[in-house]
Amino acid sequence: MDRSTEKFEVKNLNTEYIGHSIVYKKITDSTNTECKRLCDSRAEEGLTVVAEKQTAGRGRLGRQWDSPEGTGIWMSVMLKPQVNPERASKVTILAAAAVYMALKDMGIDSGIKWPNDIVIGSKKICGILTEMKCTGENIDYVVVGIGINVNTEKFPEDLAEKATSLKIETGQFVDRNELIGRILTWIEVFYQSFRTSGDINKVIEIVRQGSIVLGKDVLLIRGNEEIQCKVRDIDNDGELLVEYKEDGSVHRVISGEISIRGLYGYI
Ligand code: BT5
Repeated sequence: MDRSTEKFEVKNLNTEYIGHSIVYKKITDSTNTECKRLCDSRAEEGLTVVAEKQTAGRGRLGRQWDSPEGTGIWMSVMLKPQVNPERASKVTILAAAAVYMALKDMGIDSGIKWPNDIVIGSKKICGILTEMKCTGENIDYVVVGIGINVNTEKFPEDLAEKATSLKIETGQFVDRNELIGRILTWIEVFYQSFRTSGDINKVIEIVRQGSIVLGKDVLLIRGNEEIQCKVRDIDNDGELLVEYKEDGSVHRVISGEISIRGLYGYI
């Protein structure tokens, strides 16, 4: 099949509202930024922005997200959960579980690297960035951005060590339209219970099942600080319980500003 004729037409979408309105862009700065612009003009919950290419794709803490044209999924979904703003960060793990399940539906095994990455083997195929706007104790909106390397064949040198794509891993072209539809469908499944009560029990089950960090020795990185520890559990709130190597003490790690890395590489 000639892939240059691939058209944007979401498939396998089975939702009540998520992804019913999709803004499709050939090019944008960042789908998260574009989605936030639309949120500010009172768009409906479930609005989704998809782009073929991002010129200023963003990771966490101001990092860059490489988003070349036509090979990846660069998309953002707008949600308006009626929960305490403190729970908004759970949307990241919710989206990770959705990507993991959508890939499973398509016969692709992946792993969830807490808090916001999906990996295959020892490399990253997907990153998630959740941003929100609040007024006082109320959430105006949460935008969850998902970046997936789908049919990417080659990465820039600085990413080659830690990034991979579905195509590289499976040896096959993967239908982005189908994957988008399946991800949005799983997001809605998990979001239904989260929306008003903040409940993520089902998500946690999936995250425990798919986690690549449970039981592993990892480096916890917070700013310039690096702590060697073992991951003991993912608790019912989706946070990590780790045991410090140094003194055996157990700590609860809240996702926010933390990264984790294997002792000898990315995983
Ligand atoms: C993330 O941040 O992993 C969140 C990435 C979210 C991207 C999506 S795309 C749609 C939406 N619109 C946006 O502007 N963003 C979201 P973090 O954990 O901080 O990881 C960022 C790091 O991943 C970078 O510093 C690179 O080392 C690496 N990286 C950059 N581009 C990559 C890619 N395409 N594949 C794998 N790794 C990448």
